[in-house]
Amino acid sequence: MANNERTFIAVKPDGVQRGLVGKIIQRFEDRGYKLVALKQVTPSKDHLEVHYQDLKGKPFFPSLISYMQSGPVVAMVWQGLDAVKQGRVMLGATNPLQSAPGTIRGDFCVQTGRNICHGSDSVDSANREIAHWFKTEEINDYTSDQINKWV
Ligand code: 3AN
Repeated sequence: MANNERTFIAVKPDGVQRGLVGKIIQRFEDRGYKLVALKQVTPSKDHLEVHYQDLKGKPFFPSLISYMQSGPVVAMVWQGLDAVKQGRVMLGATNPLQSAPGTIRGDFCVQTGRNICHGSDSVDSANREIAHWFKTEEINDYTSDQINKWV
């Protein structure tokens, strides 16, 4: 478990349209994770089909792709100790009805097909997803020493 483990977290179109981006970011900042990349994009069908390649045979795959294309997505990379696993814990279960209160899905949504956020499910997936959504130069690590310069 690395101190600088990275995970890919995305706010899906419903989360963006419901104005939940700030709240989701706040939870990761409050927990102590570091935001090292952030952008808003409307992903292409091809891009999403690669992102969700493991779900290609599922009956909900076409509706998943059109849901994810229904508006901009806020894509992020968060860094810190055990970021992949803890990111999943913070998001809650895939089905929001099974997500514990206190998790993002458990607090803000009720439908699997409208579950407002995505988080990588393993370090390997995180590395693949980060490389798929971000160019190397779009990821900016930094140390907090600089805080003293600004406040
Ligand atoms: P998670 O997003 O929690 O990693 P996955 O990877 O199994 O879950 O599924 C990816 C996305 O596919 C989910 N976030 C959800 O939007 C959608 N999805 C998963 N299972 C279903 C389902 N049974 N019916 C409709 N959509 C689903």
